[in-house]
Amino acid sequence: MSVSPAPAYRLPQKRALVTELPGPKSQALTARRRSAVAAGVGSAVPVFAADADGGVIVDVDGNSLIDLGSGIAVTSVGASDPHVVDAVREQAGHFTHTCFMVTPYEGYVRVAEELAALTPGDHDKRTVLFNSGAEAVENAVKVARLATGKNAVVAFDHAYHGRTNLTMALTAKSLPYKKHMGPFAPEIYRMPGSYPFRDGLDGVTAAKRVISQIEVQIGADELAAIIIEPIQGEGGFIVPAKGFLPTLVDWAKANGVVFIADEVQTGFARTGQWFASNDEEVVPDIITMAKGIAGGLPLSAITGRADLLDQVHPGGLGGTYGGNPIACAGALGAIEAMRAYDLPGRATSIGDTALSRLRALQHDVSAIGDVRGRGAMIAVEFVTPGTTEPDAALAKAVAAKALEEGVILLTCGSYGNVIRLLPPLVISDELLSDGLDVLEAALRSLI
Ligand code: PLZ
Repeated sequence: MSVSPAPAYRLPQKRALVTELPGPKSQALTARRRSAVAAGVGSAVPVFAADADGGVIVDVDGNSLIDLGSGIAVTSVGASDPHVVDAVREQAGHFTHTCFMVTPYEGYVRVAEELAALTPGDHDKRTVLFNSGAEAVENAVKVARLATGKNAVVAFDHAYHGRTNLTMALTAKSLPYKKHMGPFAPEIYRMPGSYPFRDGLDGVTAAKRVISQIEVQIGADELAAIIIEPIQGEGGFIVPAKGFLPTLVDWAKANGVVFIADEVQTGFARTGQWFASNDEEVVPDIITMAKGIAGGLPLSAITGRADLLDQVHPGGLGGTYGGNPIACAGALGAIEAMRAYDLPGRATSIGDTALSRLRALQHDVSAIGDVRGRGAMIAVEFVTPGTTEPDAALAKAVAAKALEEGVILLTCGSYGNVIRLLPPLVISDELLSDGLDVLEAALRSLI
């Protein structure tokens, strides 16, 4: 079943290559980029975008590529959905900025009302808007520390929370995110999480391991917050075993520890529900959001318990651009599109299609150690056959081969051995199935 009601695609939804990849125009731009853009900014693919809509990105050479990455889980409603584009045009024609801290506007309040309604839990909530996921995470930690009067924060193995100084400290992986960029923020403690493929633990046991380590190494009376991605993103699309999150939440609530769910990557219909926390009825004290929230406009948010957020003194939270009016218009448009196209339902159906195909492939291909995911957040983890030894070279080669055929596939994982599928949720069935065909053929050609 395709998206219903179908979005009005502007560009043909097909894969079509007219040059080798990268084509001559992309190559010329790459050369210019090398002498103008700092080397520290990477790009997953060496093709430059000219247009994008639905499930395709058209490059500057006229190639139409299948997008299975959504600009890292951002363009869930597509990169130019009319709900977003019209709202943004309308807002830009009136005012681009006043600064909510100077002259407030309704769009910000409407986004906050939407987030209170959409996020888990029916308690009284407050919201603050920012620009990036990292900024939301930083502010969630600020609120938790101020509200509890405590300092320590627990983060997990394989965690990714951003690239600013505090969020680098929370992020697990050294290269490329942290190496030689310290010193890092203090009072961050790292705990093992739940990685069923690698630790074999059931969720409750994995959670008890964490709780016991916290009690021994930190003490609940020193711990301000636990921050966790309900499904870990950059770290490898790791879905924790059932029971892990609810057990941690119960302990946090019983011990005056703020439970922060970082739903920057998992939020907004991606996993088949509005938030991944919904899956086990987890109600976070604070939830961080960004990426899919605004159809590509830079916006992030924290929404949380009113009794925590309202403890912060006026002026204690903010930023010049946070909740920019154009970004708010984009968010209201994106949320409308998600409802109109039933994108949570669509994410579930994408997951059903992709997971069943990939699991069938796993029977045939012993280099596939694990296939996992929920909704349209799906991963294939590659290993040396018969072991759990990560095979990063194979993941990289599959992505490179798929690109040659016109499919944008991203890798991830602490060990770099995971291919992740994050298609726009408005991708058509035909395009998704073509993308999966290319992935399968790429893998078969390499083993
Ligand atoms: N929290 C869970 O996934 C961003 C970053 C890719 P920003 N993930 C993609 C890269 O290499 O920079 C992310 C996330 C989770 C926080 C963030 C940070 O969000 O908007 O990139 O700051």
